[in-house]
Amino acid sequence: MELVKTIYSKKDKFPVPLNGEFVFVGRSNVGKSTLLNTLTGTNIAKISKKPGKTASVNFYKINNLFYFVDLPGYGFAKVSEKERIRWKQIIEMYFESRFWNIKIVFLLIDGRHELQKNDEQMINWLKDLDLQFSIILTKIDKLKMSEKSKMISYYKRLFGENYIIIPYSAITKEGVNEILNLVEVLGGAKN
Ligand SMILES: Nc1nc2c(ncn2[C@@H]2O[C@H](COP(=O)(O)OP(=O)(O)O)[C@@H](O)[C@H]2O)c(=O)[nH]1
Ligand SMILES: [Mg+2]
Repeated sequence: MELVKTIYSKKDKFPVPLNGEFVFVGRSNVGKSTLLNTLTGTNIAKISKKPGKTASVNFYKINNLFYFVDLPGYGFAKVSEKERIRWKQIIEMYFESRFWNIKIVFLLIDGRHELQKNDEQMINWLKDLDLQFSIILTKIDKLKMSEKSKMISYYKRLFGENYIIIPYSAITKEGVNEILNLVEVLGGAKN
C-alpha cells in the first residue's frame, strides 16, 4: 500500500481513478487507521492518540489496481465549528467528485456502543447518495461473548438483512478475511 495523494481542499487534484475505490469512514478513534494497516499488512496509516487533527482525504493505492480511501474521522468533541464545517465540505467534495468510482463504503462503528447521532447522519448521507455500504463493528475483542452477541443482534435488528455487518478486531483478526473477501468480490484483488 502506498499513500499517493492527500486532499486538503478544492485546490488539490484527485488522483487518476484506477479500478474503483473502497472508502473507510467513521468516528475518530474508532480504529480506522489500524484497520487500513491490518488489511494491507503495513504501518502506513498513522495511529494517533490525538484525534481531531486537520481533516484530509487520503488515497492509498493498492496493487496499482484500486484505492483505499481514508476519510477524516468525525465526532471528536474538541474541534472548532470552523473545522467541523471544513470536515463536512471536504467529505462532500470527495463524494461529489468520486461517487461513480466508489465500490463500497465501509462504515466503522465501535462495537461496544449503540449507534451515535453522527453515525446516523453519515448513514443517511450514504443512503441519499445511493452508495453501497457495509458496517464494520470494531474493537469486538473488548466485549465478552454475551455482550458481543447482544451488540451484533442490536445492529442486525437496526439495519435489517440488507446490509452486511462484520464484527471485527485488530487484535484477534476476526472479520479481516471477510472484509478482504468483500473487497475481492467487488473487484479489488487480495494483497
Ligand atoms: N482492542 C482494540 N483496540 C483497537 C482496535 N482497533 C484500534 N484499536 C485502538 O484504538 C485506538 C484508535 O485507533 P486508530 O486506528 O488510530 O483510530 P482512528 O482514529 O479511527 O484512525 C488505538 O489505540 C488503537 O490501538 C481493535 O480492534 N481492538
Ligand atoms: Mg486515523
